[in-house]
Amino acid sequence: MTNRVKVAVTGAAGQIGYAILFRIASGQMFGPDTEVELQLLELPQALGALEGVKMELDDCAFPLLKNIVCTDKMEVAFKDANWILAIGAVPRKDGMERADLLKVNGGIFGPLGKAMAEHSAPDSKLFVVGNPCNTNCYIAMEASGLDKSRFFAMTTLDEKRAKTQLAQKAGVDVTEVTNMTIWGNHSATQYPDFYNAKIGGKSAAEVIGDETYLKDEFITTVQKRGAAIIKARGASSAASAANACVNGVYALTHDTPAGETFSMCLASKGEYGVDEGLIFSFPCRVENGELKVVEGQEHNEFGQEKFNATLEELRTERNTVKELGLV
Ligand code: NAX
Repeated sequence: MTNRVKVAVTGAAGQIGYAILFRIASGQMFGPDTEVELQLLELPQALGALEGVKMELDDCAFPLLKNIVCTDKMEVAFKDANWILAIGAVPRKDGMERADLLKVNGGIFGPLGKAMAEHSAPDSKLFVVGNPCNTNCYIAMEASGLDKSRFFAMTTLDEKRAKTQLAQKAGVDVTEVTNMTIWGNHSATQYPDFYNAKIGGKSAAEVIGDETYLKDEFITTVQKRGAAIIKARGASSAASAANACVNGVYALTHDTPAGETFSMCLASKGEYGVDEGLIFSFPCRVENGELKVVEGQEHNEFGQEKFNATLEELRTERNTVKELGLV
């Protein structure tokens, strides 16, 4: 029997949308045996551009792509969807306070969570890319009333950025770097954990042997990579963000290779002392189709300090959205 998934994509005519749809349609997200239907959501003013994207998708004649819907209505886009990729969001603009950013995105992600509960498939899952992605995901989860295990936000791009930085510093192939966990929030407080990351099976910190570089330049490079790309390209990361989203959903839907882990923001069940229900990035594995947080990783004083800082930021964001009445 052939599998088929309905994938709703919000912000589908944006930069990341343009880079991701062709890869989903070619089978890279769900594998070569799964047919896909795309249900694309945009703001009314972007429907014209979205129609152009649809024409290009048609012109690829992808064997696995069975249907494309373009709409500005959530209930149409989410109808029976198995996956909702929430890419559309309102980015922070100059002079905007964090609370304003959360408020304006709360206006998107609250209704999104409700529409997911009402219209999507009973097994549907939400994967949030649009920033601030952890808290947007939290707002949608709370608004939906659905089981918390169905909600994810993306630190996959940060994980991949960190892997490449370590590989280049150590002078090894990027495939040698494993267990690269981003802890916490997809923000400037994220902690890319070079102590628990491995190069050729050994601690990356030991292999690189330069903790001053790792604690300072490495972490800052990963945290500020998005800004560096904007400076160089004049536009924010798009193809790499789309690639991360493809890989992130793939990781959630396929068993993880032995000994490896991947980073994913999901609702804490109290692991590592993180408040239950916070959308926090942890080391994860999928075994026999079941997703779990890998427990038992240890932090030294430096790591624990970084961990606490990103946890504190997420607690503050949660408290702010509660105070604003967004959840
Ligand atoms: P674009 O501005 O190119 O595209 C966003 C699209 O979303 C636009 O076409 C807009 O019309 C649409 N949109 C806005 N509000 C919508 C709504 N309520 N319903 C449906 N569509 C809506 O941004 P793009 O470069 O594609 O980035 C999208 C989001 O990804 C941004 O929030 C950005 O901050 C975030 N990112 C997250 C990353 C991560 O690692 N989690 C990395 C890349 C990226 O910066």
